[in-house]
Amino acid sequence: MEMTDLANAVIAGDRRALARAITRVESARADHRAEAVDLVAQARAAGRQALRIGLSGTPGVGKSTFIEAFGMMLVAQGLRVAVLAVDPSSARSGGSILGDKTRMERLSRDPAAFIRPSPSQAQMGGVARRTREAVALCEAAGFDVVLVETVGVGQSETVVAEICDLFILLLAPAGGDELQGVKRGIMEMADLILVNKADGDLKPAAQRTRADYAGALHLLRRRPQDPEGFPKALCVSAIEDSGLTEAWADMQRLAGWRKANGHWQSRRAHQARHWFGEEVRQGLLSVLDREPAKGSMAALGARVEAGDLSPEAAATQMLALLGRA
Ligand SMILES: Nc1nc2c(ncn2[C@@H]2O[C@H](COP(=O)(O)OP(=O)(O)O)[C@@H](O)[C@H]2O)c(=O)[nH]1
Ligand SMILES: [Mg+2]
Repeated sequence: MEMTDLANAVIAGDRRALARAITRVESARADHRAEAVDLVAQARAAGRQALRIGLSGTPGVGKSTFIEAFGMMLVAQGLRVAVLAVDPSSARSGGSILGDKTRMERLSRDPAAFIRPSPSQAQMGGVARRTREAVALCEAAGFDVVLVETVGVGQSETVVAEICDLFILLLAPAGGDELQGVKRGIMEMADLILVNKADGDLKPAAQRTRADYAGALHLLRRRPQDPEGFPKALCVSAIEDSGLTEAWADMQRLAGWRKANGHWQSRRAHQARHWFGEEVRQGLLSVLDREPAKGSMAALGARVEAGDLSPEAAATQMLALLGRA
């Protein structure tokens, strides 16, 4: 199928075409890469925008259960929802969402929803590109909300925050009054903290945890992209469907304010610039893995190891070679 036909089918909302298009952007083949760039450019030209929501949380906090409940709520409101996963560990676990499909049974069968598990490629640079392009394809396919799920393992949250309009941190009720070792950098990225499992015996602990995080958020430096009262912490229960409409109302309020005040557009513009730089960096690094640079690296590396050349002198020679290449 020609890329133009595939792009048109994606834009027409054909889910099988969307799945095929995402497979194309995930491909590592050089000829597929050129086609993928073309495909994504045609998809972006449709000019559609979804609300992109990043959702992060450690395994077991209830991300899959939350996405099922939250996604079903959005679908019931007539919205179309796409779910993508970023999981750098999926090479080992075999895909995060796939193993969780049972927890998203209703959503995965709903015609207004599209769920795509992580590809089994571990390299972070590749994951970032694939997710970014998959988001663009979902937008072109007319989805209103694109949820990007990631496990909280450090680097992946930053990638997701650089792709999404809103970044949500999902937490479970803490045992004591300790903040659950959430890194400051992650807290600073959060637009909304949702303390899940606020039901049954866990409810009081969830409320305490929410209050602790609300206090911690208050201590952070005020960000220009936030209206009064944001970022905020809320309690939700994915199994009891409670707090979900409130959380959605807050997401819409925040997104609406940012749109009205230019922050939405400038965030996307900054993100585009960021990814341009990253693509160039990745491209430069990949030069080292190909001939002739690969051979020169090996030869100079051997001389450094043998004590013939200092690391610095060898690096200078290598960089000079690259400059000439
Ligand atoms: N009590 C309670 N348990 C929940 C809730 N949401 C998820 N769980 C449970 O927490 C466990 C992990 O959920 P899962 O969605 O797989 O978490 P994930 O690893 O973050 O995707 C499962 O046993 C769920 O049933 C909730 O709102 N309340
Ligand atoms: Mg899960």
